[in-house]
Amino acid sequence: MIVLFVDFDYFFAQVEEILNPKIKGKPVAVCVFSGRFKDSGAIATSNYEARKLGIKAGMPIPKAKEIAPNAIYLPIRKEIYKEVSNRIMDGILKNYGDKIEIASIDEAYLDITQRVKDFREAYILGKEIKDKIYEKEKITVTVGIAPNKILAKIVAELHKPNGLGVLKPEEVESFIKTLPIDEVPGVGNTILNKLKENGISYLYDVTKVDFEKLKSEIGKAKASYLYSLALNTYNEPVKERIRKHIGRYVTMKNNSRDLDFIYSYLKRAIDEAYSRANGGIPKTLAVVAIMEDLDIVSREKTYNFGITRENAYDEAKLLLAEILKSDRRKLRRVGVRLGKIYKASTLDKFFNF
Ligand code: DCP
Ligand code: CA
Ligand code: CA
Repeated sequence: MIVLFVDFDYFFAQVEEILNPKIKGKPVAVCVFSGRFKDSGAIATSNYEARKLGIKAGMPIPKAKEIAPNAIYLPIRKEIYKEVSNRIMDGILKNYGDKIEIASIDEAYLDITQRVKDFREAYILGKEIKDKIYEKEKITVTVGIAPNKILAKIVAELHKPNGLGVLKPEEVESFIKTLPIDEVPGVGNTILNKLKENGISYLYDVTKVDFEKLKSEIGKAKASYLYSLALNTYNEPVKERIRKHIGRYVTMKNNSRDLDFIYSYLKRAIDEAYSRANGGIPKTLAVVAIMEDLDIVSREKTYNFGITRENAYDEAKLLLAEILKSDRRKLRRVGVRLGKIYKASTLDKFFNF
């Protein structure tokens, strides 16, 4: 197996730099203002200039401002980052892997086993992917290539930012022996402390502890996970996964309670959402109404065999009618949310069965 992992560099802050090139080179922090008092909230992420000053993700905003009063503090704009992420995932990365697993807004695993002959070719593909993303979106990313998903992620972590790292199969054994256990994804502080108590400092050390003992201390799932990684038998496949939800909303010309008027907008939202899904078929369909007072009301339905765009029109109209029946307010915006989206081919198999 050859897995190529992509992680976008200082993502939210990098998008802000692209939208406003004047701030590039200066320390920038993206903030989630909670609104409870002035500057309450936390830093979502910061660019590398700000990190050098000590501003890190998760830090309270007032503390960051104390350390770096002259840094640039921007409010988070999640919708915009999602849009950029979608364009990179669907528009670029999807074309490079036999399978793609979108793990988060800025991370994806690609199974490239069939695409390349060996790890040397994988490196060239990695370089090509980096160049393409930069050419199209001006975003720098870090790529990690390894024989399994977790190793690929760790390798990427070690090459941030704007890096490209490869771990070849023949290098894995010694890598595992010198890899500090706290660099393994999924090892939180509680587990880390338990491992340390057992004398484990490096990933390979877990094999020196009795498996039953490890299981009783950190649980079966975590123990098996770490053991398989340490013994290099971990082989979780890249799971084809398009985004979990796709939401599309439109603002109407006037606030309304007229079913057909609202439905004319809803149809547009459905079309846009299905285009976004790129041939994927959702198993859940929700109609979301943003009321005149900005309150949100939604109705969702599950379709075990998935719901196509053609059927979604009528179903969404029924859900909309339910909302109008249950609520007396006028609607200001309306939209749909598609969830549990599967590749059409997966469902085909299911139907033929
Ligand atoms: N994020 C957040 N709050 C956190 C951590 C992260 O809101 N406590 C968001 C902002 C990040 C995005 O998730 O831009 C991706 O997280 P990463 O951990 O990958 O961090 P970055 O992409 O910001 O930086 P790096 O260059 O280290 O990947
Ligand atoms: Ca990440
Ligand atoms: Ca990142």
